[in-house]
Amino acid sequence: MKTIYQPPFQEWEQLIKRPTIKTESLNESISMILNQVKLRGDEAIRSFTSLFDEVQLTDLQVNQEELKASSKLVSQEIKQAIEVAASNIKKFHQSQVHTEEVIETTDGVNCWRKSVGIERVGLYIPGGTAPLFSTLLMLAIPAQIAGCKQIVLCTPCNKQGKVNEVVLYAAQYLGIDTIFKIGGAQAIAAMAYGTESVPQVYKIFGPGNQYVTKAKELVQTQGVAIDMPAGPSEVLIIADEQSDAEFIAADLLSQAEHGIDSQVVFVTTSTKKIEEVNEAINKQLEELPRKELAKQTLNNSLMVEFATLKECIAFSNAYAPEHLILNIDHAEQYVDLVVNAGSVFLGAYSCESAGDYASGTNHTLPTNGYAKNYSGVSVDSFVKKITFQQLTKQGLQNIGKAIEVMAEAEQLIAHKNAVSIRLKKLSNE
Ligand code: HSO
Ligand code: ZN
Repeated sequence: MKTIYQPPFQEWEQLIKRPTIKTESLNESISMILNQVKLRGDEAIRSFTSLFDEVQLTDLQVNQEELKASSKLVSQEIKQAIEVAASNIKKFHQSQVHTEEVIETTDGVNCWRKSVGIERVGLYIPGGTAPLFSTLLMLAIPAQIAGCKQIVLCTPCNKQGKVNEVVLYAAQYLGIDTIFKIGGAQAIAAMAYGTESVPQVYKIFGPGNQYVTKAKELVQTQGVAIDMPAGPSEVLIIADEQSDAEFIAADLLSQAEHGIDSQVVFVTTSTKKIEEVNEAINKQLEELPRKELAKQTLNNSLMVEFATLKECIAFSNAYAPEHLILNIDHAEQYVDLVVNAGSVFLGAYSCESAGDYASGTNHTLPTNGYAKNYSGVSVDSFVKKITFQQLTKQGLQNIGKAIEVMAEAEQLIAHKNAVSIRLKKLSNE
């Protein structure tokens, strides 16, 4: 890992840059896929699936037998783990639901706001070597709590036409049965436009490769909402002289194994800790099945030393990491200094894996510096907030004059009349 000692503020901008991913060249090919799906529906989906996933699908949808069979293929241990995780994720996300008060802004003028679930949402769960069924829990549970009426799941199948059994089991466990064996840009297109088999949705969630990401970016310009701009996963760890180097190394590696474009950053006040962490990484790396991936990530990663913890946190705020681990004593005393981060882990025992799987917080978080202006997925991501108001006669009389004056000043006389006409009737009562 590249190591930098006490970089002056002017150098931070360069240091916080993520490795850039060029996706411009994908615009044309992904637009072509989107258009084909829009025009030819299921037929286009079948031909892209045959081309990219090398499987001929008759039914695009996972049927009830396949769904039920998944239960037999998943171990009791995994089932119990899913139960623990789902229960915590439910508890935490349920706490995000509040009924808002009716506010009487002026006598007779009542205003309130209500959250209403987005009626139809689409969840995308990537396939590949390790399909992340945990992401299904992170997306489907808040969607259900939000009251989304229809939840559509797309996930690619293997060459035998089978979807990963744990993904199916998790879906069944949560009561989701509208599942399609579709991956890639064609899955995003199917959910964005709808096809004969796939229902059209209003908002699409979930991670994916560069094709999926580009497809989400393009359908977003056509009126479909998406969860957030995507980028490779990342962690920034802050530690001092007292922190356990083995814990730090393990946490850095847990993020590094996600993929070669992940980034891990270690920020510390201790030169000695840099040496110890490097040593611990080398030791632990050898034991990891995904060590080749992790090694490449470490090559684009960074260790930075600063004189004080305050500077470490200031640097982290500039970087705006998806995950921030404050592996320091009394970490809670520093929380107010943190202004840009997706999710924060406090103290030696709060490892990122806890949040990735089972503590209850959501692991779908802003990357690529978007933690400066985006939040992670929560129940809020699955609702619209509709405002309501109700004015009594007295209420309109109380604010009518202000409305008339403002409307006239904006030269919008029809607006003024909407009030005047009512006030006139009231004065005749
Ligand atoms: N760290 C990933 C989430 C994940 N980790 C899923 C394991 N499974 C992005 O936040
Ligand atoms: Zn992870």
